[in-house]
Amino acid sequence: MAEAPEEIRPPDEPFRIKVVEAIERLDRAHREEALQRAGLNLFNLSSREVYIDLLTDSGTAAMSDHQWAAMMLGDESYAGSRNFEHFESTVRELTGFPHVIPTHQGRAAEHLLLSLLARPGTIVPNNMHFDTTRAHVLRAGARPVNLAVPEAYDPDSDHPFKGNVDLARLDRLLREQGPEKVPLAMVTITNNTGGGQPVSIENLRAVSERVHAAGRPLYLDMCRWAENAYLIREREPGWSGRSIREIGRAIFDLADGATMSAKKDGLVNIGGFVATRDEALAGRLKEELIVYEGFPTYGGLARRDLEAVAVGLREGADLEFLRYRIGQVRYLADLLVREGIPIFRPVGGHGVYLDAARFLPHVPVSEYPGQSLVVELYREGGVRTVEVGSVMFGDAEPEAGGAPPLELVRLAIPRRVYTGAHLRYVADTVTAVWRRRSEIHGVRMVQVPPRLRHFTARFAPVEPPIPARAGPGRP
Ligand code: PM9
Repeated sequence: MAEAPEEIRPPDEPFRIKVVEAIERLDRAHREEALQRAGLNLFNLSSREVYIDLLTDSGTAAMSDHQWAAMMLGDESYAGSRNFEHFESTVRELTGFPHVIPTHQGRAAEHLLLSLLARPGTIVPNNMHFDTTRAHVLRAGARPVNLAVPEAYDPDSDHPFKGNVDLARLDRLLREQGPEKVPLAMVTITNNTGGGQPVSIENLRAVSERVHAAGRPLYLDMCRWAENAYLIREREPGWSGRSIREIGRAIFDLADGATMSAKKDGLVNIGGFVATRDEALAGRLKEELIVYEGFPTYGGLARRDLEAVAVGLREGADLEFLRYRIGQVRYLADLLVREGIPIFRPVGGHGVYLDAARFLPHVPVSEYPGQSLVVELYREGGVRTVEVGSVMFGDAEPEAGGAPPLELVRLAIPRRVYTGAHLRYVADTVTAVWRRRSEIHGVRMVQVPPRLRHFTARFAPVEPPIPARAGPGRP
């Protein structure tokens, strides 16, 4: 007797639902209209036109009752707010970094840090720069260099830590350029651009030793530090029984500071910070903060937002929450893999990344297979996703990593927002597109912005080649 296929089950939710938000479903004709108006760029859609929004896991989390209650404790004093004290002590306790500077989101933290440390003609290494980090390095006149291990560029490799830094390349860079040309090194945990892949403590320790031996500081991009810690707990020998916060401290002890968008593992809709051990730098960061963001005890946020961050940072490090959160990502991935749909492996922390190059092998890179797939997923089921490939990174200088960008489509899962049934709908949508993949054509970029082009570029369909007409001598 044939064995029944194993059931793929969503993870059990460690919460129940107290407030709901209605979402609309447009029919296919209206979705088509919306696509044309948006210039085939889903950043231009109204959220009313989207059924399931997997554009980003950033700032899209559902806050908990404790976070909403914390918002009511807002002490909106311009200076010396109690909420700042709670926020600061929470970040200090989690990271051990003594100086904590609030910002309205991650890129503001990057702006402050990189405008002070990166100078024209210098180089900033990272495992892989996220797009905003890269933009701030370039804006400071420096060159972003990606040094992820070669496995990071292989969608099929099951390397457990594809976010790791290639130590031989880091050694070479420090030796050939000299430390004076490298004002700081960064490592992004998890590596968002490369599939949400974690970095191991062993690798971080080796990076820290090298960067410090060169007399340079190491800064982490810690947006998804708790997910990274969860994956370390699962995969890295010696860490299996440890708490997320213990693993976090082991990570942060290796670094001099960090930038954070709290919109990810901080479980809030807005907020971020830059933190450092360097007192002199902290003073300069605060001066810049006052010019660009606000007074150092609010940094461009309402004080109630800081209170929500303080609560969210702790909730985001809860093991049961992370088991469910990463379980959701794996549930969606398992449904897709069962259909034979090519995804980037292993499944990372915050989303499933479709391997668009293998999904649409007949669409050349010059016709943006990732963007074409993003458009089809919306057309099919009103699911909004984002391209992480040659649109987002195709204008990167070749030296920014050596390898061409991966051609991925990210299905980012917002935290605590969608149910197992929503994810099943997404899997059905992707499967329907997969089954008609041979009919899908590429797109061309008809409006090309100078930087961060995926946000505002516009596209047009590449017309399918006209089939040869039957005529004399032809069948
Ligand atoms: N990441 C994301 O969707 C939001 C912007 S693109 C739609 O993944 C890293 C690793 C990020 C990141 C944002 C930022 C910037 C820095 N580093 O968006 O400015 O993934 O808070 O953070 C997005 P902010």
